[in-house]
Amino acid sequence: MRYLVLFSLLVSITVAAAKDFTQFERTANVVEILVSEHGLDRDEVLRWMSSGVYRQASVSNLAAPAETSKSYVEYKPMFLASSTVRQGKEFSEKYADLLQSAERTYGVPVEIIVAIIGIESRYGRSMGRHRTFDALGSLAVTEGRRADYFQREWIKFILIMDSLGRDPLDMKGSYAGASGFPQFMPTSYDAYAVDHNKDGHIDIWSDPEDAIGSVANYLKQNGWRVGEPILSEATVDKQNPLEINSFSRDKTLKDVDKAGWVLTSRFETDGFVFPVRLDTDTGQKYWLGYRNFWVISRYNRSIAYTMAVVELADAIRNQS
Ligand SMILES: [Ca+2]
Repeated sequence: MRYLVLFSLLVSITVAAAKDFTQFERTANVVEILVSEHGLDRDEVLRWMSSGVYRQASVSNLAAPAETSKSYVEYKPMFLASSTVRQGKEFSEKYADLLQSAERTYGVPVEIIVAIIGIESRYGRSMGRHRTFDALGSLAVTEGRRADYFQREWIKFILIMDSLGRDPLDMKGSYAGASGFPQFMPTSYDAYAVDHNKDGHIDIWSDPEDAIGSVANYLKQNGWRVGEPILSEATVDKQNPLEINSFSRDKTLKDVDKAGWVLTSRFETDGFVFPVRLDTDTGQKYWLGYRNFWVISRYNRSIAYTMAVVELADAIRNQS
């Protein structure tokens, strides 16, 4: 009996703590933009806002994502397990025709497309369990550094769902509002999603074929160069330090040569290069990333993420 009372108390505390979005000051502005600028029905928008639930977990998780809080030794096994490689090979074989047509159209290698979908959603097995409306709304109404960014994503998400005739409260995805096979944010869906299988609909949530073309298009639009390498292994003279693990575009091959780096597979380029150092199971290793390395990082601005994509792609290519 005592436990039952305690349980009821916990339930009532949880219910009392759950806030809908009408209780936040910033929501009024979002409602106004949706109604006045985009012509959505005010009653319907207000119904969504009062049905949504503020999720503190989205705000807390955003502060410590795995790819920045874990070392590469810890991060890599999350994405390069043998099952992930095997499933990548199976995905490659199942969708071989549309993967090859994506490579022809956008110039991005098949295995890079597959590796990104593998890391983002386990090839669609794990697209996220957070309600996207709540995730984006929670981040948008919190007065944090990126609240304005998430407000734009929240508005875009609602507009996309409305244009597709879907209920914005039905979609699920990551705690930060990314969804579907490629885990696109709403503005990325808007900018890069394509109807790759040409069935008349763009669907990155239940159609892996559209996800394939959309990922390839994302990389192409962000500057992928056909046929150029992604990176080279490097041997480094530690007496002569060079800034590493930065995506700032201020270093060229000349700087790397001056610092005494020796590249295993040198690619002559006048463009920017990105010196990388990561802890591996066998100690510290160095690489030099070229332009296409930077392009992959536009998907997720993390050295560990970018390297995991490259390594998973290699592992899938080499899987017999
Ligand atoms: Ca389609």
